[in-house]
Amino acid sequence: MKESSDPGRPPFPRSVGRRGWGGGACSRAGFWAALVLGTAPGAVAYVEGPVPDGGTLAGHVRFGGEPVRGEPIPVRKNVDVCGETKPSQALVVGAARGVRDTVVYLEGVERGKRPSDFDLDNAKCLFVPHVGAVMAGAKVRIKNADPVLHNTHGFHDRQTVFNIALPNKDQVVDVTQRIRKVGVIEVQCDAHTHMRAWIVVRDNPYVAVTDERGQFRITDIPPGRYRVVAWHAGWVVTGKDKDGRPVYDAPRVLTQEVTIPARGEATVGFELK
Ligand SMILES: [Cu+2]
Repeated sequence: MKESSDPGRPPFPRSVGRRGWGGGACSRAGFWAALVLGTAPGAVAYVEGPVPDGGTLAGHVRFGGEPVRGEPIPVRKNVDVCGETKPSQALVVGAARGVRDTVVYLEGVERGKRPSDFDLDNAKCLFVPHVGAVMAGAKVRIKNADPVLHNTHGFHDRQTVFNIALPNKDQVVDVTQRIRKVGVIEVQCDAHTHMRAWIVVRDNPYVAVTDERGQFRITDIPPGRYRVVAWHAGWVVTGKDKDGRPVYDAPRVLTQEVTIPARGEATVGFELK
């Protein structure tokens, strides 16, 4: 119940439709809040509340083949601030072949912990993080830490989700309301063709992104059997778009079934090739 003890925090979330406040178990629980995502057909409700017997999913993502780091990407604007090239982040393989920036998420979790906020920063002319994951409805902000204009442009299936000009250093724009659909948002900077990021949007908060060792950890999961999915953006360059940005092949998506024990830990491993 620790999350409910924060009196300064409003009921989550204010920005999406909400139901389930009236009557019965909802009233007794005190702060159970159900939310309905966006306007998608068959909208999914997720109910936020305590997970007293929650379990953990830990694991790793490794690269199975011979990893090839992509070519550095040329910077075409603000070279004085950004430098002349940026290293490719399309496939980053670290110690023990751990793959950074793989999103791991659980499907079909209908109730549980509070989602985390997500910030996408423009810092040193890169998106930070390069890959993020968030539940639709959680607070999402775009920031600019640089003294140059960045224009952060997110696409979902080629449709604009947000298009935010950030001319000033330390500017922050909240885009929570724009992120309603589950799926993958590809993020570009309209000012800098070398910049790219990915945000995986889910209908529950049980998401994680692997670290530089390819490891991840998801906590406070209601016990049960779930499908766990690992998603990694494509890294093989297949061409260039009209502005010269590299175009990559299709994302890799791997799935497994996992049983999360009450108050225990399950582990999974994925191999990318
Ligand atoms: Cu930029």
